[in-house]
Amino acid sequence: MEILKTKVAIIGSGPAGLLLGQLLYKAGIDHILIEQRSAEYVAGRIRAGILEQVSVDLLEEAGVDAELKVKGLPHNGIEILTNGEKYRVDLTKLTGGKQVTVYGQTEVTKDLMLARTQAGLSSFYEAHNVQIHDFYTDQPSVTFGYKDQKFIIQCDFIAGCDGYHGICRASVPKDKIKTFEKVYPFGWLGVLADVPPVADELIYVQSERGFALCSMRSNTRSRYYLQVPLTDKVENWSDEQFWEELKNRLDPESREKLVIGPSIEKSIAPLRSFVTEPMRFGQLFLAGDAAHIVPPTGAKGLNLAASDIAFLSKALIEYYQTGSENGLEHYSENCLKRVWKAERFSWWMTHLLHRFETETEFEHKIKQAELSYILGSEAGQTTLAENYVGLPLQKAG
Ligand code: FAS
Ligand code: PHB
Repeated sequence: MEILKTKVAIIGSGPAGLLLGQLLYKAGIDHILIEQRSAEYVAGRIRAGILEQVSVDLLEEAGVDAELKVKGLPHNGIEILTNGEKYRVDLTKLTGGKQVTVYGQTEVTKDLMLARTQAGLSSFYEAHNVQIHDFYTDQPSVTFGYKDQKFIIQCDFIAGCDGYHGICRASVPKDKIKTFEKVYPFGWLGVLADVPPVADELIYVQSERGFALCSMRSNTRSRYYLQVPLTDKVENWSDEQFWEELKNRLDPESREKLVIGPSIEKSIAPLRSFVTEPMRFGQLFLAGDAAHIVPPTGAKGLNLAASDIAFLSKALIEYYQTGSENGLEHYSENCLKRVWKAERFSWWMTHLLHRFETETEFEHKIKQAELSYILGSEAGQTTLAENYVGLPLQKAG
């Protein structure tokens, strides 16, 4: 067993782990990143598409925003289509100048992985049997296999950035952790295609046939989603059937403008709300999907991972530069304040825009009235806009 020593062991090479690694590197803090999948697999994952300003600022602070600056698409509004009517929510006007940026998580991951490689940082991809140990002591460690060798990393802290299915949260004793979960009775069938987007801005569709979303990755690459039953399978959907159903959920103008083409990626993602409390367990800190999951309706998943890392990176840098443990002690509290607000917004957008089979007629009418009020009033649109662009990072303590 080869012994490695470092300050921070980062488990997981998704946006959370990579961003933390880059920020620690910029601050001269030694760390090792361990990932179970291959670098190619991680770089090829298709997921989120919308960055809040908090995330854009963090990528700039990490020094990895060169591509984002060139290829990112600033968006000042979104459209909501309901009962055949399109309502534009002017995000920028309603939030005193804020915007979101369309830039795929795939690109964020590639930019961070390239920066990591260029800096010659220590990363183990395709690690196996990763385990974490003694994180309630001041000598935590991580053991794993890599190629035909076994390693142990002796470190000060472990950053659990290993996603919803990772081992870090699973390693916490049951009496030390509380989880909250809501599973939705439907999923999102997503298609990526090299066709121009149907509109300049995103269109969130509430229709009797179910939710749909018209998004994009660039002016030549589009991302579309359809609400489908949880029992549905991606093999049940040919490209033709996908485009046909999307058209059925769109308004006549968008239906006319829609450019269809062969899918380059097609998959079904389940929807859930999930939160872990707390997010710190001794010297183990959970961040991103390892600690919380949101339904993608509010475009918050990737952005919550980034805001966790904003708090965690600052806390670790403060500790190593000044010896203060203040940021580490307030980490959970700082993250969870923002996590729960994003959970609420993501639940609310999902509740408003999706069709629930179990909904009574009265509940459906109330939901229609709520959406009509929200879209018909400046106060209503403002609450949607300020949550969509991302609430400010508020530090406790
Ligand atoms: P990630 O899951 O991205 O990364 C965790 C990493 O840890 C993975 O690379 C995994 O291989 C690795 N890992 C797991 N177990 C390990 C172990 N034992 N040892 C070492 N490594 C291990 N968010 C949005 O905002 N909008 C969207 O449209 C959207 N769509 C999504 C679609 C899908 C199918 C999924 C799954 C998520 C989607 N999300 C979306 C949410 C997504 O973007 C996450 O919020 C984001 O990836 C979170 O990043 P991380 O916390 O880094 O977790
Ligand atoms: C996407 O482009 O993948 C996307 C955009 C907005 C969302 C969810 C997903 O709310």
